[in-house]
Amino acid sequence: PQDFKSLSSLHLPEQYGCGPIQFRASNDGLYERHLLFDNVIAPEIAGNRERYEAIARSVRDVLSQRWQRTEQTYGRENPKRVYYLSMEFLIGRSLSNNILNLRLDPVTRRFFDHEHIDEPAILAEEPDAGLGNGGLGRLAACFLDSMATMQLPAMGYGLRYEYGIFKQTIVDGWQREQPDNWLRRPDPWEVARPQEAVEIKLGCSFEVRGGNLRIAVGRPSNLIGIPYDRPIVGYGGRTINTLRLWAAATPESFDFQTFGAGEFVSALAQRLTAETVTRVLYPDDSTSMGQGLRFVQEYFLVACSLADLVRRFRSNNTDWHVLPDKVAIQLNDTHPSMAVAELMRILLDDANLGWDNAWDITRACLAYTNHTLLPEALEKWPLRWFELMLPRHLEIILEIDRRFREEILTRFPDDQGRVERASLIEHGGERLVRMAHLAIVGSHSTNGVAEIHSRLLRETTVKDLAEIFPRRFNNKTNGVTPRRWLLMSNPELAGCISDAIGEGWITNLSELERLKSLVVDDSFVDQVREAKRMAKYRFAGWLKSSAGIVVDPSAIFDSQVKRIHEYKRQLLNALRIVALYNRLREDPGLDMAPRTFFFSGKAAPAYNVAKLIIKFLNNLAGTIDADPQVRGRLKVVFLPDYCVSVAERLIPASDVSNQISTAGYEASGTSNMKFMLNGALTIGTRDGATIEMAQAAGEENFFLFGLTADEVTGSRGWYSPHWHYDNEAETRAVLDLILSGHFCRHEPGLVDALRNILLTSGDVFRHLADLTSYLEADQSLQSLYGDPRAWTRKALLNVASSGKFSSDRTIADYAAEIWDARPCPVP
Ligand code: 4GP
Repeated sequence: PQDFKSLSSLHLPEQYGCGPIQFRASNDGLYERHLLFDNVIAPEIAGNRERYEAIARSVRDVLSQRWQRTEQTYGRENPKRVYYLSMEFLIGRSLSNNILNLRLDPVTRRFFDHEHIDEPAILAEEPDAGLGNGGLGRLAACFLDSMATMQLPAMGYGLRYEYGIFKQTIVDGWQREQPDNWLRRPDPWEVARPQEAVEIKLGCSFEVRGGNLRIAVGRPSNLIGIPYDRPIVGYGGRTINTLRLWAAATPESFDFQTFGAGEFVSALAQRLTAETVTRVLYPDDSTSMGQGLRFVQEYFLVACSLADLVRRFRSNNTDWHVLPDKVAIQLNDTHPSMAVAELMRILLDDANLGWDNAWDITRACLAYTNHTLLPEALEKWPLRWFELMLPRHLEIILEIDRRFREEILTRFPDDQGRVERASLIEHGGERLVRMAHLAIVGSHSTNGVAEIHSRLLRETTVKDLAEIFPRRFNNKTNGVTPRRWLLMSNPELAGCISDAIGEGWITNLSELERLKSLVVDDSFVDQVREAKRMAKYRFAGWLKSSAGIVVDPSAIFDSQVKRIHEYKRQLLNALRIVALYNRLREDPGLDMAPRTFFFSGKAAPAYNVAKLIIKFLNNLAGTIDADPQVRGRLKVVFLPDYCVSVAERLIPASDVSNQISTAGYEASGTSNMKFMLNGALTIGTRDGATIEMAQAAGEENFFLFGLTADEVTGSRGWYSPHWHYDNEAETRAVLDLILSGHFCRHEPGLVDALRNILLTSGDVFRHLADLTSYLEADQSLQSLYGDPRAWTRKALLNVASSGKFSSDRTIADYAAEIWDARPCPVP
């Protein structure tokens, strides 16, 4: 206040000619002030980017007090806090989501109208925060939204990658990767807090050259973690939690001597080395590439986050033994599982507790979520890397292992086989640390992400450990936030629902049940249908203006959007399309509703088969487009650069959702839930959470097909794709057309590769086994589409049954059954 007084006595504001300035608590003119004072530009000539920044900053102004008060409340109330540690947060855009969650939309709508600002153009200025690969990272982002909405004292911890998931372009049908320099422009949401930086010790020095880690043994070094905070707005704006992302830097005390002595370049080079740690996100989904830099990234996340949360704990509590009453740490996959060793180190070396005490506290604080059964995703780090970089942690891990082996032998005497299988260390060849075992042994809870996945995890992947710790294993079926995935992205349907049953569903999705009684109300069913039609038009308009692609909104929009993976079987979808294409070519008079197939998704840059699949899908699209026989009846679109904001557009516009993984491989899936919530009908296999979705809606409202997980396992001894080729005429016709080179006229290598995947190597993912039943399911789907009301009734029943798949429900289960955490409302 003193400053304000002296300022105004100088009459500075008037003197500068910008009129009276409100320094304190006023919403008036935030926007103009940001344009003027942040960018020094007049509103009339500001471009969309400056406008976006000014609007985003204004929104941040509105939430800042509340944000700060949220943290004050937690500081005062000292509740048990939840920390969600994740290498990935696939956030997407924040502006419209924050506006909506703050319920500022009436204000901003008036503002956009008044200023004649093109709202979509402004929103498009915000780059997607693509700090994740796919399901695992997007789930983390949905969880943050739910925790804030449910007023849980929670915080996300992750890394501030300078480059997020790469941008995908398609050249000649092939994927090309471009760096995603998303922070090139200032990000209005993040707040750097250098005053809360932490220092991390490593047992060696390292350099990154050409993406590879080079270790200088015996020269301990330090890294600095600088926190960048992002607000997580709960719906209704009562709680504003924080996502804290760490950026790596060299210590502030870094070699000033050298610097002073004129060694400018080498001092700067050291700086580059440290900052490399958080430069780029590894673009692998459900795969662990075992790179040294990744190892350092994982440790960096763990060490910074634990140092930070322990400091916070200590500022409010003196007794280390209450740590589990104040702190719950959820490990999002094994990526942060070094937390087991790091927390032990803190409790043993810094807190000076004895082993048993430290061990009880560590396990009581930590919990682990597994996201995939794919063996290539199970992280195993060379023991030697621990030796070089984290020798103290290795000591601790070996001691955990020694005690664990003893424990197994007392419970299962003479079962040396079990000891070896369950041990934290894998012998034979280079010794490896099994990170999943570390996470399971060192925590009190291990959960899978759908019923079937949790069962298979227990019965197959980590069977021995599940038998040793039966009560530690549990299931938490995934969910998605209805704020972003319905209220924001599908205003047409959201409006229709709110008109019918009020707005309670936004924070209590099970209220959608009340829509069930409305399936008999034809006028309501027609409104829902109209909402879908409008969403399709909106999407078609965007597609045309942004990519020049023209699609017919009266066609069935049939989508499969997700990472490209053999197990997700985009190829099976392609086989189905070829079958339909064949049918039309054979019988041009065939009664078949016009259909547009959408594919979108990225392949990991080193995953050649996935890249080949993308190429084939693009060839398929090109050939079908060029064929006059099917023009206006079949169309295939591969949408480049799938990301959160593309999903927000495509999902509301889709009629059909393809969830067709080989059963037993998709842990849960979450796009399946988004489609269901947006009134698409699912054609899919009995895999992941799709099983539970069909249970909730009734199987008669789903188009399920294909082998079950047990059948897939059972088929390992005898399955032969050749049998299907020899005995199923339509399967044969599909393969013959593909292998004739019809879709790859000048690319014989592509044909060979497809033959190899589908026939020669034994069709590992059972494409041919499921093709016939897929086509049957597709036939029923097509017939239903002929009766628009019957179709919409099923869609409505699906929407009405999707309540369980809100991430609010998932988080309520985590809070009650794993974290023992309660809401801490901000007054
Ligand atoms: C994914 C799973 O593949 C997907 O089924 C699940 O819905 C999602 O996690 C969230 O639990 N796994 C990954 C990964 O993204 O990198 O392992």
